[in-house]
Amino acid sequence: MAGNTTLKPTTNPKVERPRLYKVMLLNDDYTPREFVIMVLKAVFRMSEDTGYRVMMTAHKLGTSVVMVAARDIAETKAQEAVDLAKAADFPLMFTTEPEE
Ligand code: TYC
Repeated sequence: MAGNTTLKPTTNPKVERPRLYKVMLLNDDYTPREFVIMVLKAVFRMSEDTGYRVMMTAHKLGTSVVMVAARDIAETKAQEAVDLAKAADFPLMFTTEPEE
């Protein structure tokens, strides 16, 4: 009916974008710093400088955010990174979790 339209709020859950996921880097006592940086550069396309900073954040605080992306991309990247570590016999761990 013209002039009697009810506008739905834009926060309607049905039209919200899917949540983004964080890829987290976890510290460990065995993986060499240089290997961590190599993985960050190879899988996440980081520069040496950014890779160093992200690696040192995890080294000092226990964990660091590596990237934020759609769930499938975050999970694929985390798996690629863990696979590189496994192939080199290092316990380096990447996890994914939804953003708040
Ligand atoms: N703590 C490791 C070392 O001292 C280096 C390291 C940093 C490993 C960050 C994992 O996510 C990591 N050799």
